[in-house]
Amino acid sequence: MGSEQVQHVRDAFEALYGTEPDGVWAAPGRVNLIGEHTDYNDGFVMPFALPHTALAAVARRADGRLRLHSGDIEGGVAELDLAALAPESDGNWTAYPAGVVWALREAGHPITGADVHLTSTVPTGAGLSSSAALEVVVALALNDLYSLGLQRWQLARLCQRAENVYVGAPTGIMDQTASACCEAGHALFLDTRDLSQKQIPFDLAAEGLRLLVVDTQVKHAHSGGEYGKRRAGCEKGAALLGVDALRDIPYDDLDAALARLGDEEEVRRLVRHVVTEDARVQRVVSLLESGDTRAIGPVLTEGHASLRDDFRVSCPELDLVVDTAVATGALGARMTGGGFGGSAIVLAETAEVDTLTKAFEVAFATAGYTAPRIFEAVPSPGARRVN
Ligand code: GAF
Repeated sequence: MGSEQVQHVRDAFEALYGTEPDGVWAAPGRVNLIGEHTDYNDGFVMPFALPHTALAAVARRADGRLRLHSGDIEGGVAELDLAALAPESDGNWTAYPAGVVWALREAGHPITGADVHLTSTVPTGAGLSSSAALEVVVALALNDLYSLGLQRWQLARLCQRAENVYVGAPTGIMDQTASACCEAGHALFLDTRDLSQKQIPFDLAAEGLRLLVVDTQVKHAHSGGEYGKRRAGCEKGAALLGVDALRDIPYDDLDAALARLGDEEEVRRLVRHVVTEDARVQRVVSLLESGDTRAIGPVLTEGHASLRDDFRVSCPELDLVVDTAVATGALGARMTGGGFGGSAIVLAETAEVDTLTKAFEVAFATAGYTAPRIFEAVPSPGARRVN
């Protein structure tokens, strides 16, 4: 985090509110390496933090008012009354920070108000957790300013509640935990059932490798029905199979479980994805732990096929990235995040990056698609106070 950026956010706060902020906090977006649509099935995920972050300059207030401003979106300062915050009452970006304040107060934490100025470099609608970054940066700031003493995983849970109940998007816990808990140079192996964590060293550059993010620029939306339908289908599968969550179906019992689903073809496909995806996360963890980083490539590509064919959350642009990557010699590629647009990740030898970048540009131009945004993802720090 450059000191210039931090100063810029402080200056903007002062210009808006006429006083200095009490501090500045940062929270990153994420890429998910493997483990997609497993988090609301109590399964495994493996995200890492991006260098792209949300920044918040924040000051306490004592009068029950919440003032919110974004440096990225037109519209001035939103002024809210804490006592009037209500779930699903706000369809704007302000629902994310306001939802966090609502969730904290609902959990009994004595928040009496705040002035907030936010800005973010996390691309929006790109499957890179721009909303979780906004939630976590505000949660961390209030945790510090009000000396709440909450741990990172507790902040993540409150942010998820803000998103599920206040915003009204039925997401899992991965994105908020990634933003709150990731560490530089590591991927986070997270068990979403109990939030137990293991930081797995993930220094690709040292091995002559790169991980590219290819943002297709196709916008996705989580509160839209498709994500919720997948989640409901998974819950139906768990109920039909008599387990609390699909995570409870062991990989070795998958065929028997699928057979028990009878003519529920749609549910069968969802179950197959979730159970095989949990197994893929565990394979990737053991490959990384044994130093065999290149061997994770085919596991990523296999994960994409499962999301495309069984879970059905890909789109032609994401498939084009993956097909082009594999045809051009990448080690592996997959969509990342919720899908229906957004970004794909591509694991490649450093020497292949230029060739791959050109291949994506040509493939998109030939297909008549908007040019993708391509950048390298370096595992970066999680949320923190920066001033
Ligand atoms: C989105 C959700 F917010 C996450 O909780 C997760 O379900 C992901 O889609 C799919 O793995 O990012």
